[in-house]
Amino acid sequence: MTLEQLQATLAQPQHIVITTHKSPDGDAMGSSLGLYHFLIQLNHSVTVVTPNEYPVNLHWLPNNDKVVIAAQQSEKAAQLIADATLIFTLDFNNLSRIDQLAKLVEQASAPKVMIDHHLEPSNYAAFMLSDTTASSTCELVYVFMQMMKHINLLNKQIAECLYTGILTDTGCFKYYSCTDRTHAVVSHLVAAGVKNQEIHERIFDADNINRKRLHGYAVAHKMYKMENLPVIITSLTSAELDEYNYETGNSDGIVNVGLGISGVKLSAFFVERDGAVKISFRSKGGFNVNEFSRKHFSGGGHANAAGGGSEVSLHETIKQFETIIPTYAHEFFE
Ligand SMILES: [Mn+2]
Repeated sequence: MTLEQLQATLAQPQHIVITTHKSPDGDAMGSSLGLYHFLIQLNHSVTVVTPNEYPVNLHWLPNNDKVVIAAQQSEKAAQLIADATLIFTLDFNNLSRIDQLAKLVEQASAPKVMIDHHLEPSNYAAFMLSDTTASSTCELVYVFMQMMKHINLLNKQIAECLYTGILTDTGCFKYYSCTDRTHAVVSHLVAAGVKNQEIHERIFDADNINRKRLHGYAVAHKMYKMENLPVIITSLTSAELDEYNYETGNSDGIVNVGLGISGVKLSAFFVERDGAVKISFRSKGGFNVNEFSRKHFSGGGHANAAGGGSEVSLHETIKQFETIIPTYAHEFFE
């Protein structure tokens, strides 16, 4: 599908489904709802479908109440995907990232449009806006509106959504991925009515006390530095999550605490959840956690932030990591 063909398609009313990766984050929900607010202005019928629930600090996003969560409304989600005439897939690039929706999206007759910034996109989309240098998918939704020659439709609702994803995916404008283009986009979003301090507070000052206590426990009792390596390991068992009344999102950000320690180049967080081990990696400098996780922990993501998983126990997974990581020692001391 060429750009012209996509423009022509969007010139006619369509039944559109926008979907995003499982356990959606600020960029996933911001880009999906931002695109939603754009497309409804072009007279399409649009529904955002997520595989599962997402953190409550994103529930203020405009029209959040219209999102269909497949884990709660599986039949409705399946029907929407089957009936769609166009499917947007946002903030992921491999259908395995949408879990139970993957089969439905794969089998759907509608052409797929990918808007994403992760490395190594797979090849399922008829039209791809894939830019691995972009700060966020939200930044690319802005670019997409420009490509469709409709940036004039940017309104306060779109701006709030896109600002949210840029904010969260750049670590509050900190990472190198936050470029001059990102700041130019943000300038336009603020001009369109974004109240920056308000959004910062809604996103970051929204902790519940269980989350604070879980973070405190993890840092005080479960975080350690590997001997002679600038590597921090933190882990939590499912029993520990239960003890702190775990809710989705409550362990997010623990991995960043490790990276905040002077001299640390790699922080790894292991958590036992839903009968499997989920891993988060964050690095500083040249150590590429996307490649590392792809090779050893069937994951991936970005050069300095990636996820992974493991089928063996939490204890075994950490042992594996501790065995593998010294073979990379030279990369930390360049
Ligand atoms: Mn993203």
